[in-house]
Amino acid sequence: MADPYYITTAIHYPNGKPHIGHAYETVAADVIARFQRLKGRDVRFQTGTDEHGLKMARKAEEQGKTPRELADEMSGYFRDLFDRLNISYDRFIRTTEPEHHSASQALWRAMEASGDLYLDRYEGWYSIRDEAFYDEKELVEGEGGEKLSPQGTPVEWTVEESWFFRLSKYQDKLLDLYASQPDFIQPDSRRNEVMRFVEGGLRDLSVSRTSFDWGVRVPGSEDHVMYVWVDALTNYISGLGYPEEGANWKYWPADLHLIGKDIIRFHTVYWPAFLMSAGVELPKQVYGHGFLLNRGQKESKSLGNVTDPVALADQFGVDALRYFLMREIAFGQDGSYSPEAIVTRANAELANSFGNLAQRTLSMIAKNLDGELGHYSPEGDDKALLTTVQDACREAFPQQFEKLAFSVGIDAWMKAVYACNQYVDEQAPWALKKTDPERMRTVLQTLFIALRDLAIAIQPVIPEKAGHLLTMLGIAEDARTYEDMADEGWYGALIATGYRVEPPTPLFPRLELPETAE
Ligand code: ME8
Repeated sequence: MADPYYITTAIHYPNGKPHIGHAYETVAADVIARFQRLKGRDVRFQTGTDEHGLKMARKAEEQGKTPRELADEMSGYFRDLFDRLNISYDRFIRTTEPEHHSASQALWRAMEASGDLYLDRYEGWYSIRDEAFYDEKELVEGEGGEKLSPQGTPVEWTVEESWFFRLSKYQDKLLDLYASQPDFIQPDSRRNEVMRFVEGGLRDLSVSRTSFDWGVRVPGSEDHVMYVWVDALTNYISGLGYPEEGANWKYWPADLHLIGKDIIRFHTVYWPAFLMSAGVELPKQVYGHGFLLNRGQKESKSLGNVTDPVALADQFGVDALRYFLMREIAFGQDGSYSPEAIVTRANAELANSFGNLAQRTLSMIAKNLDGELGHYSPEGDDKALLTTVQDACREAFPQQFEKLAFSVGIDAWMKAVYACNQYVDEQAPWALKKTDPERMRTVLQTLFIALRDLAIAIQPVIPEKAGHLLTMLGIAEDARTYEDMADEGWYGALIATGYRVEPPTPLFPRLELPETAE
């Protein structure tokens, strides 16, 4: 039985249409899911929408809808975007599903049974945009002297009866967790930030609300709904069937919760404390990625720079967009995008380098060799090229991807592509056609063999294009895993089937900047 691997994204607030940050996080998670599948893991990948809370209730009210109507409408846009981006999720969860409600109530009861919940009165600051409570000492002053959350969002003074979770009880246990499992919070900078916060002291957390009713009912306290983050975090286990330990429970504990840096505290302080209280195992890792900016700026309605990720996919192609996101930005840090940057990267690396290599190689085999590969007898230069390609595709690339250092892994892969193009230029197979046709055959065969490794390795990032190339190379769909790369007999087997290389269809058209781009 393959080893289970469970990866989740944050669940997104469907109070509006998805933005590029949502696309970025979910593409990254998809790349990881596909990478682990190619390594042979039994992967489960969950994403979805976080549909309760005051933010949703207020937005629906503004639009004259019920929160349910708003959630139904907007959640559809998220699912459509993820389908468009070729996101291979196994489960798209919506927190309004009845099973999610009962799972959240089961977790609540488990925390109650541990003596960790008590009724009291909440008085303090709340930010609806962040759906977060803040201490007075955390607040900052806005330009007009008004109080703002540390994220710069408005806060409201809130007084109401509330259930509290004994978070303070878990301070030492959490510090022990961070010390004994340094990988629990990644990257290290985020880990340090969380440790400082917890060392500063934890206050009990208000975990229910009575001033509105859009949420999961608190069991036994019908006028309370759960604080939205309590039910939101529960999605990671409700999506596996919690509290039943059914067929999907083998995926817990999660290998990776992939989230953005702004919600690291909820995932690395509240979530493990809830789980410890309820007696559920803790996830293995929480990774807080950086933010994606539009030409260095946060997207906002007031700046008028909000970009629809579906439009970017339509304009540049899904794989070019995916490639750009994983290649351009050092994962973990903030990064910037612009149409120019996408076009430059995609043209230089995908169209002119990788695409051109595939196009030249396959066209010459189709034309000059009449599509026939023939028996392979490499020489020194050919073996050296294959060693370079294999080292990149079988060692450097997967090692870096395992560490989520995507841009470093892709860089190693791209260097192998460059090495192939340099080899083509040096060997000049078009000139050999007249002078030494047998040598020409060996050169083209070498490139054909190299292309297989290059295409197999890069599948997580550009699944559609890599898959198309593998089909053109005659590689069966069940022979495309990382383990398959080590099969040295494949080339001979391909010849034995009488496989003929057809004239290729171009993989990556050169992109142009749209005229409307600033
Ligand atoms: O926070 N760049 O939902 P959300 C990169 N519902 N990532 C970004 C981003 C940007 N510009 N903007 C947002 C929520 N994100 C909660 C999560 S999980 C139990 C509940 C990331 O729709 C953000 O960091 O505001 C988060 O990981 C995800 O998008 C969803 O954000």
